[in-house]
Amino acid sequence: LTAGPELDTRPEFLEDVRAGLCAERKRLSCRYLYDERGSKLFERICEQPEYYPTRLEAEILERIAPELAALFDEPPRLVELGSGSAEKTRLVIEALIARHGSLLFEPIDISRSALELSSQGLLEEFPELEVHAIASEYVAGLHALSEECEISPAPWLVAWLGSSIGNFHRTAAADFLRRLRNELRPADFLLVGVDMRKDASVLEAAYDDEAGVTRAFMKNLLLRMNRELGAEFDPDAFRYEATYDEELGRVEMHLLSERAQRVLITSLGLEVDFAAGEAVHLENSYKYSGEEIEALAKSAGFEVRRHWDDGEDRFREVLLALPKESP
Ligand code: AVJ
Repeated sequence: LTAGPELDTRPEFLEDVRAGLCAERKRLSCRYLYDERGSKLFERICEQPEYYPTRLEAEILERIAPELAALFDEPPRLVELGSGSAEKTRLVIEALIARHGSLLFEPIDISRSALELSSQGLLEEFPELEVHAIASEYVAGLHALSEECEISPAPWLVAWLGSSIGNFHRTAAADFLRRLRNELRPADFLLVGVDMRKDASVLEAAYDDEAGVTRAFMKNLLLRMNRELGAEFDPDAFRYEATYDEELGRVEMHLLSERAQRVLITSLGLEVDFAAGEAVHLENSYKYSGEEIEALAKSAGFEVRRHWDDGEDRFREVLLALPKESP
C-alpha cells in the first residue's frame, strides 16, 4: 500500500471560510463537512431509513457485479474514485475475483487515512487482492496510474459511486467527466452511480432525516470551525433546511441563523454578522433524468454503454466508455 502524505488543507480552509462568510450570499464548501467526526456522521446518514441512495446502490451493485466482471476477457484493474464505503466496493471486488482469479484494486482518495482504513479490511478479507492506493486528486491520480503502466496495461473499471457526481454543478460535472475521459483508453469503463430526479417529499426527507443525523452532519461544520479556527458558533443558534428546487433538479442544503447575531472567528481576526433568518449555503445535490444523463455523457465525450436501475427509477448505475469508432 503506497500513499502520499496527508495534504495540509488548513490554509485553504481559512481562505474559503473567509471568502464564503464575507460573500453577499454566505456559503461554506461541502468539502469541509468531512473531518473525522463528519465522516462518521456521513456513514450514519447512509444508514438512515430516509437516505435511500446507499441502500439502492448496494442492491444494484450486488445484482450486476457478475455482469461487470464479464465485461472483461482479461483481468481488469479496479479503480475507485473516493475510497468510500468498502461495503459497496467489496461487492464488485468479490465478483471480479470470482471471475478473474485475482485483482489489483487502485483506490484514489484525497485522504490518506480514509484509504488506509478502507484498504486494510479489504486486504484481510480477500487474499487474492493487491491494493495500490493513491492519495491524490482524482484526475491527477488516474494520470499517475496510467503513466505507470504504459507497456501492456490491463483494462480499467473505474468506479465513481454514491452519486458523488451530485455535488457538482451540471456544467462542472461535464467538465470533470471530460477530464476523466482523457485518462481512459478504448477498452476501459467508467461506472457512475447517479441519483435520479424524483418527488420533492422523498428527496427532502432523505436530506433531513427524522433522527437528525444530517442536521448534526451540517452543524458539525460550525463545531469544526470552533475547534480548528477558534470560532465561537453556537450550533443551537442555527437551524438546518433541505429544499428541493424542482427546476434546477437539486437539493439545496442550508443553515439559517435563528436570530441576528455576530460571531467571532479568532484565526481569521474576523467578526461575521448574521441577520435573523439569513442562510448559509452548504451543499447542493443534483438529481438527473435519463435524458440528462445521456446528454451529460455525450457532452463529456462518453457513450452510455449500459445502465441498470433499482427497478423504480430512483437510482442508476451508468456504464460509460469511449464511443465505438464508427465504421
Ligand atoms: C456524498 C454527495 C453523494 O448528495 O447524497 C448526503 C452528500 N449530504 N446527505 C449526497 C449528502 C447530505 C451525498 N453525496
